[in-house]
Amino acid sequence: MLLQTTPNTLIDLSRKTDGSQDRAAFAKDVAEGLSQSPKQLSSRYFYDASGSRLFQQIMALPEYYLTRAEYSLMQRHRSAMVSAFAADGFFHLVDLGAGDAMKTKLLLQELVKQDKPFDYVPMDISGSAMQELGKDLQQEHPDMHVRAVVAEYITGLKWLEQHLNERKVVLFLGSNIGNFEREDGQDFICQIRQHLQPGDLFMLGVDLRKDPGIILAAYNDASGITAAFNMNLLERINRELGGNFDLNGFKHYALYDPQLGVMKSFLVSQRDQEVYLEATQERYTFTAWEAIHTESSHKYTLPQATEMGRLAGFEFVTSYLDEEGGFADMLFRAV
Ligand code: AVI
Repeated sequence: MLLQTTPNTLIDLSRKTDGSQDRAAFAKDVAEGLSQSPKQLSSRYFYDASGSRLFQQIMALPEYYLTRAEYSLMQRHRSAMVSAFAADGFFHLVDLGAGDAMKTKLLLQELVKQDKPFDYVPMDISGSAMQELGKDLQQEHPDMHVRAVVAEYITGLKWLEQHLNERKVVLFLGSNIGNFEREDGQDFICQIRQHLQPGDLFMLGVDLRKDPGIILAAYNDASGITAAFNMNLLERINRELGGNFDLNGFKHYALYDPQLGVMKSFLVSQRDQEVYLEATQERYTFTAWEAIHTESSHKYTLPQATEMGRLAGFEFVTSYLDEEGGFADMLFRAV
């Protein structure tokens, strides 16, 4: 559905329902996750309105180095990035999970400065984020052609299909790939590749392996914002599914496994307890110190990330690093 006309367009490909389908899917996932052993809940449910606000706060935390590192590497390399993107003329700059596009805006400014022919296609599940971004860019760059797409990742990729023969540069920034389990991440990159043509470019933001203490602190900050972000999942279940989680009965726990390169977050039950969900009319029991796994954030080495691209049908072009060498935006070309 087209909600607005040029110069900026907003294309809404999200499932339009009265919300009951979304709630039913949420209830089903929660019921499954809390019934299995070990228990788990998907991190995709973190991002309701308050979860998204908390994530904005996380990105500004002194311990959460990821956003700053990627921003600074963009500042450092934006001129080289733009020259690589625009080497073969007009292209669609597709930004998967764009959000407020804080980092991509650096690239947009550079593209405008270098007077390169492109249009910008931010994609995000949040309709309000896409509307805001559209308005923002309209003010900052009135001549820029922006087509914001409201969609989940996979549906968003369908937009690419409709433009198969036009040049594309796809961005998947912010270490979002880290929240996929290894195989699922590989699979997602393969899906991106399937929607591109040889010569199209793909840039992947990867948080690199580093001192485990630095990584752990980023997900276990002193001010407790990450703990609140994690706990919000239980609050959301209470709000939306009629749950009766006692928030004082659970605590945030984060640990980093330096061999697997994965940061894991849990919500740990501090006593034996039972939780009831109106949406499923079921009770779920927790023994003392039983944990719910809520998120994985995978960290990669440069060779591992290069291999993921290669296995998906890309050739490695280059990697742009921040000054400390802790974060990389890796550029690949579809072959
Ligand atoms: C969105 N994603 C890349 C974040 C991460 O670092 O895994 C989400 C997050 N979870 C806790 N802090 C930040």
